[in-house]
Amino acid sequence: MANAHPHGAQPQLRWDIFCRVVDNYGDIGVCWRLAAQLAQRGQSVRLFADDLSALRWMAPQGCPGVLVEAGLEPAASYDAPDVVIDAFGAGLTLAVVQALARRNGADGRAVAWLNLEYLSAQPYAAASHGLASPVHGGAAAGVRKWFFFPGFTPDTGGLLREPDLAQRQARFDRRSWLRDRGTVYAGQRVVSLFCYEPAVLPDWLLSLAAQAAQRPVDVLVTHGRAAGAVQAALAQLPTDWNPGARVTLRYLPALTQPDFDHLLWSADVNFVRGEDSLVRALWAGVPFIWHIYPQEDQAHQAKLAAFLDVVLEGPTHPGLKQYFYWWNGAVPGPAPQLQEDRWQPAFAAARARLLAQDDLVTRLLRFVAENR
Ligand code: TRH
Repeated sequence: MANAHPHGAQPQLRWDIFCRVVDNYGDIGVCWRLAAQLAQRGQSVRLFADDLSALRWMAPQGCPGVLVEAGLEPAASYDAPDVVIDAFGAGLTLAVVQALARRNGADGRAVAWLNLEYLSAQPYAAASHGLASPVHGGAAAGVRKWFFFPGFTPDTGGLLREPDLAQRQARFDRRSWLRDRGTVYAGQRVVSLFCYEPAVLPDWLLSLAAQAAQRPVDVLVTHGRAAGAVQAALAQLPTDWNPGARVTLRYLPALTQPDFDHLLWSADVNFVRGEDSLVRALWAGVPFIWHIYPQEDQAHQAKLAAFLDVVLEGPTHPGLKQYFYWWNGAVPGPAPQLQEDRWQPAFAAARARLLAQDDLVTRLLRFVAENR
């Protein structure tokens, strides 16, 4: 039976999120954010994941209202919730599906089963968002299932954004955050780096060194693959690649998700990757370059082009989109100039457009209320 929400806004429902970690941090990163944001709006959430290791550093503080469970196969006593989210095709086990079917309609309300999909600006996201996914008999017979596509436009599922984000940003002190991480801010260019292994990374470091003749550069390198990629790039460069040591490379430890935001708010330009950090970079409002998750069939290039068309719409500085394509290996040639001051208006406009839309959890709660 659904209880009244303590704050009176939304009925309190029970939610289970199932997350299979393919690789990297995005799957669990998004699922954690979703779980926490639902709980912060009075929902009761269990997060089932096959690999919880990244949560230890991403969210060591946990979140009231979120119960984390190891593995995708719940205990035999599993009691199906009101809403199940199958994140990024994790796949529900037979036992979960059977429990959903048993629970379905038991209190006069249907169980909702949502397939949460990956974020894309491509037209298929809006075209498929909210469509019912047919269940033809079997263990799940009678259970209603839908596709939920995050996205950048009002006709999609939107983007994750916690309600207190603007207040947190307004309170943030860049200098003291950088100082606490060993960087004295004295007007140097601050660049954050979260990427896979861009083939152009050696050229990029050389171009930073060339630009550093005017203004020194601190590169804050995130832990994991980005740090490994920088080490590999350095091994390809001559020892004198960084004249006067005007580029400083600082290797960061793994940051909590709130601290990862602080990193993005501290930089003059951010290099982000995957999907969740892309969204965080948009909210940061600081110019960024995106390293898209590479797919074998090059499908990511169409996804990148759609993102640039939809999110950085309208006329932008000519070097901006070129930089995105260059960083992702889609165009050859020497490193373009980083010109974040000229790029800033495009990011400010994108942020304002996106902030004017409801966030993903608001749309999800509405969708479930309308469809159960
Ligand atoms: O880690 P990612 O490359 O994840 C990717 C994408 O989600 C991709 O779509 C998916 O198919 C693939 O994994 C399997 O990038 P993403 O999505 O930006 O997720 C990173 C998360 O890690 C994000 O929640 C921010 C968080 N993070 C921290 O909290 N602290 C840190 O120090 C760092 C580096 C990241």
